[in-house]
Amino acid sequence: MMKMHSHDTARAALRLFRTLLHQQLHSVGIIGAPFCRGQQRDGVQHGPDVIRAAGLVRKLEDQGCRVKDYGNLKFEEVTNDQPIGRPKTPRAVGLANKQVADAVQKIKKDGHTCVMLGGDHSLAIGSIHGHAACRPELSVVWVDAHADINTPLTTPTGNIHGQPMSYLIHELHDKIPVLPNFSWIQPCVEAKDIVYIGLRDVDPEEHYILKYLGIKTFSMTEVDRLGIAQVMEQTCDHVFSKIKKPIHLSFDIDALDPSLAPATGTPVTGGLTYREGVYITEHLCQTGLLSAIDLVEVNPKQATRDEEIKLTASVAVDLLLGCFGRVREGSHGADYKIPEP
Ligand SMILES: [Mn+2]
Repeated sequence: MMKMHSHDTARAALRLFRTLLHQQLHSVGIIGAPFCRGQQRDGVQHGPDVIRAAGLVRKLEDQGCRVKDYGNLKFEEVTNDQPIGRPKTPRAVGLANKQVADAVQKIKKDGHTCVMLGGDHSLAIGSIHGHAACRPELSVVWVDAHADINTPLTTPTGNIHGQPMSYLIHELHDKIPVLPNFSWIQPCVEAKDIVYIGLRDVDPEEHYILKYLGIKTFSMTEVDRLGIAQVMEQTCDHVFSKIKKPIHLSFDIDALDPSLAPATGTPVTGGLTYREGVYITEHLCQTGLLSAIDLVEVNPKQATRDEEIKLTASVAVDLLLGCFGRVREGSHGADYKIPEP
């Protein structure tokens, strides 16, 4: 019996060694950010729990990831949060994003690839800021129907989830007025290190900013013209022009077509297909440089039926699985052998 045991242990160790040798072992740190004050629609604060309920942690573990779920952040209610000019609820947004930045920074220091579950897209301010504190050379791949690059002075709605990029880009720093609870935010990304994919609802002011800064964009027109494989090849050519940089993927679920992701606050028809969305994540995973990911704007209260919530959440999970090694051709353990009779 003793012999059997040590033999089994040795085999298990060998199997683990081979797994480590042949497969990239992903270490994932998840933080939930149940926050909705960057926009006006209630419900997006339930995004993290809805995505977890679709089996995110178990499915990541099933494909060989080590997962640490850091739980949900708790955000204080902010009273008397009057607009400052156009931006609405700036104090709550500034405060929540500081917490997100600190949490993401901790997860990066702990050695994980960070997954931030939103919440609305204003949370990218904190997520990218916290990531950049550890990896200042990062590049950003922003997958979204919208550019979210309005400044506090150009925003037509005042919703800060339409503005996060403007606070983060060096070249826009002198266009950003002082807002309460925003003083900790320093620009941390250069325009040349940003790529947009999936755009199809861009305000005129945003369009000007994108052109003025020369930011690389693949609108749905380019996705149609080039195909998603070429889009991803050009995306990586652009962000890795000189050195290999860690990638921050900020994925707004509304980049996908509303038929796939109906449970979201600002759906826009004509979006990415399931296959295009998953291809983006597979391609970025294969670079080995994905360092932090946002999955935002899943809003169960925007669904009209329960099935719409389930569909949106399961698509969100599939995108995250793609970020961590799931490939559609399937896979097998390095020591698998066909059983012999
Ligand atoms: Mn967005």
